[in-house]
Amino acid sequence: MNTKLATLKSCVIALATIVIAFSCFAAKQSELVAVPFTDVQIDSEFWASRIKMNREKIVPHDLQYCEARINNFAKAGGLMPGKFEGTFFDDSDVYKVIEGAAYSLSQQRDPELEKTVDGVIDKIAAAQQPDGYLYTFYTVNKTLNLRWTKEKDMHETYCAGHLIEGAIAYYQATGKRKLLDVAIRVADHIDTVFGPNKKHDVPGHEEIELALVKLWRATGKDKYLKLAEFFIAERGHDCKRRLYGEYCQDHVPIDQQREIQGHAVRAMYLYSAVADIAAITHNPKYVATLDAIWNDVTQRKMYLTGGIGPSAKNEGFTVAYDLPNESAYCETCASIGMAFWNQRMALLHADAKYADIVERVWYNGALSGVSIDGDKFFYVNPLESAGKHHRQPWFGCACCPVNVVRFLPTIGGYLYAHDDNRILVNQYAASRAHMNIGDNEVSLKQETKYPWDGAVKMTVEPKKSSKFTLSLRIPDWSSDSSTNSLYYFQDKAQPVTILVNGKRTKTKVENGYATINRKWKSGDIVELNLPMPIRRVKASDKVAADRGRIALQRGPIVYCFEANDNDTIARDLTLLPDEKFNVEFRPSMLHGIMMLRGRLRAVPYYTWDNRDDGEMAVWINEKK
Ligand code: FUB
Ligand code: ZN
Repeated sequence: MNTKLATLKSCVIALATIVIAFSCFAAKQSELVAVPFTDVQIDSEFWASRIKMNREKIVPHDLQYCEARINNFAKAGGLMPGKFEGTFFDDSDVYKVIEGAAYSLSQQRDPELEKTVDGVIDKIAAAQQPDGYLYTFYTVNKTLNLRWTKEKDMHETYCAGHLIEGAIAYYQATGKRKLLDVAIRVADHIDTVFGPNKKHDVPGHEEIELALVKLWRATGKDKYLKLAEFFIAERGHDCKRRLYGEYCQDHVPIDQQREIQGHAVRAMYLYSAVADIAAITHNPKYVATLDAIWNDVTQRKMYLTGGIGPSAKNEGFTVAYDLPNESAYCETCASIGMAFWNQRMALLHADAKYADIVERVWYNGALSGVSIDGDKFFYVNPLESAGKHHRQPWFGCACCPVNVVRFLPTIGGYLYAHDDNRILVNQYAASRAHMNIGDNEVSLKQETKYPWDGAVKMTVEPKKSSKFTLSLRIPDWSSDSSTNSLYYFQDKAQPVTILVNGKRTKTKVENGYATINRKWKSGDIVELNLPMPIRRVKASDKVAADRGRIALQRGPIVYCFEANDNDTIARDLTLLPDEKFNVEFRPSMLHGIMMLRGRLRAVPYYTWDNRDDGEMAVWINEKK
């Protein structure tokens, strides 16, 4: 086929994809919605202390380290002289801190913090060009002639996406629209540049797609959803442009993608947006892609900690089962992205296996990204170390600290989802939540010492007695019927029990949820008991790095062995077949942990590198 004909064919296919998607768009929206974190009060000591730490330490810490980045806006707006400082996509860090600060403010107003953020917003607004364009790297460097010419590398849309997310969050938290208006002008400007009859290009680093869906939800304006859909449908079509390749998930069209490839954070942000669009349009081709990609990641390319992207070379994926431990890249942002994506998949499919992944990421691969004091961050999260990996207060490329700051305060939003006749309990954490089920108002109170103890008591309080289903996720670690073929337990699970108002109740487990359908009245109590024995984890034999090795997990927490607690080099430790451990809660150790003590000692993986330097290993030798 000659080049012109091939290009024309590609354009027609890309356009057809958008038309298919939008003919479904009118059908109906996703019915299952998450209860927003603003309607969930976290009582869990484990999470409440971290949300407080985020508000009191990480937000000011990140803001302080963003000073030069904030100055770039002032310079672009003519408010101060000087050269551009830092990296070309540094604007995004400022937007992400604003987003994190906004989520904190929506839980607890703080006039001082608001004043600081308002000052930053004034500088951002000053940097905006008359036509809406906003990207300080080109403005300060006086190279605005280059705008929109190097989308593969230059992160203009990436920064715009983070601006949009930050602006919506700040507006929702404070009611102040200045940043939202800036973001809308940026989005409107981008909409004049890209589209079916305009410039055909895709973001080199996905992010704006999911942000545009949020903007659509916030404003009700379809053009933002259409632009998001355009960017997604355009990917992989060499229509009037050269493809950017696998690194950017731009090698084949989305509906033909079946394997996860390339840069891990890019992939997570992209598939989050695809899941958003699929939930809105019910486009079966997108759902098929998402399902295939999800299987590929979780069954072949994910670490036990939920970390993804083994390679530093592309900050991303290699081949199936290539999961080296010491050189594992596992960027903190990629783990957080995994939570973003799996949360959306959970809403799309109402299947507990996605919330299982969210949980795995929360307590392991994402939480390890921040020190227990909230003052240092990991960029890479290996599962084994000779003692040279350490968290740092900041990075030249600081995407991870500013992803942590916007992730921690939203934990409450992952707990519950509902539609008109059911409530899904996706995560366990002491909390109180409010939601509308049909025309009824329902409050739920969850009491538990999770993640250290699997006893969960839920008090159901509907305003008026009514019939609906309460679906409780039965976590993958508490059963033997896990859908994950990459990791399995050597031992047998202990039985999970459920009592309703004190009576043992047999429930059906559907899609990983134990479902209780009844007429609920205020004060009904459900007690779920998820036994938490220490479990011995094996990886599929196809994972060469873990062959002959074993790891320990208790509840959702993956453990590791640190030199601080053991005499031998961590990876050389050997676990005996009948190795015995005592489980001890140590309130003053590492801010309160359940320690595993025996001949060997293990601590939660997320706490490693918070004491003296030394080796660490998750997978140790298995003595047969
Ligand atoms: O390129 C922006 C961010 O910087 C990526 O998401 C991270 O992987 C880091 O490369
Ligand atoms: Zn990062």
